Amino acid sequence: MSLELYLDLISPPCRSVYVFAKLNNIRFDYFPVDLLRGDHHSKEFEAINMLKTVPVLKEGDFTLVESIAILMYLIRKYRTSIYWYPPDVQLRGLIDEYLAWQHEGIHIKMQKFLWSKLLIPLITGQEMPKERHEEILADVNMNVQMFTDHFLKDKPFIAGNIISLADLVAVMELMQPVGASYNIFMGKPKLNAWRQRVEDSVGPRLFEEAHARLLNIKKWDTSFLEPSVKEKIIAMVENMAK
Ligand SMILES: N[C@@H](CCC(=O)N[C@@H](CS)C(=O)NCC(=O)O)C(=O)O
Repeated sequence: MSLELYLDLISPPCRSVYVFAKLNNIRFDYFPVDLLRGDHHSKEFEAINMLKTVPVLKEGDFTLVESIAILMYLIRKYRTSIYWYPPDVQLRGLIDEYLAWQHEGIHIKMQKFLWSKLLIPLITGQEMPKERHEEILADVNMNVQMFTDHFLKDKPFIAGNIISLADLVAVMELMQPVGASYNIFMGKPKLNAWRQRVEDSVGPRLFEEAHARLLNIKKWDTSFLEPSVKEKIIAMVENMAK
C-alpha cells in the first residue's frame, strides 16, 4: 500500500512532514495542493480532508491530518532513527513540551506575519493597517524570544545535544517570516547558530529545496486568482485587521 502525502510547501507543517520523510528515506507519493490557488476548497480535496487543511497523510483508506500526528505516525511506523523522538522520558518531555506549545505560540504568529507583511498586500494591492502589522510583529518577536529563552536556553538543540523532531518543526516555522523578507534570525546570534545547526543536520540541499516555494512567493502573480478564493482571503484579512 503506498503512502500518499498531500502538501503545499509554503506551509511549515507540510515542510516538516516532507523533510522528515525525505531524511528518513520514507517513500511516498507527493500530491501538491496549491493553497494559494484554493485547491484545498475543491470537492476532491474535501473528500480527503473535510477540515480543508494540509498536510494530509493517506495510506489506503487510512487518513491522518495534523502534522504532529503524521510525524509521530511516521516515527512509529517506519522506526526512524532514535534521536528524532528518544525514549528517555525527560528528553521526550522537552520535545512534547515544544510540540504542544508551538501550534499557538509559534505557528499562528508566523502565519499571521506572512499574511500581513506579504500575502495580503500581494493579493489585495493594499497594505495592512500599520498599527495592526506592528502588533503582529511585536507578537512574533515576543514569542521568538520565549522560544529562545525557555525552549532553547543554552543548549545546542531543544532536547540537548542532538537534533530532534522539535527542532525540525521549529525551524520550518521560524523560516516563515524569511519568506516575507524579514530575517527573524538577524541580530540574534544564539537563535541563528541554532538555525545553522538544524540546517546542517537536515543538509543544505534538502533545506533549500523545501523552502524554494516559500522564498519565491514574492514573485507570485495573483491576477489568475479565482474570485471565490479572493473573496475568502479578503474575509480573512478583515478578520485579521481587527
Ligand atoms: N495544526 C495543523 C495546522 C494545519 C494548517 O492550518 N495548515 C494550513 C497551512 S499552514 C492550511 O492548510 N490552511 C488552509 C486554510 O486554513 O484555509 C497542523 O499542524 O497540521
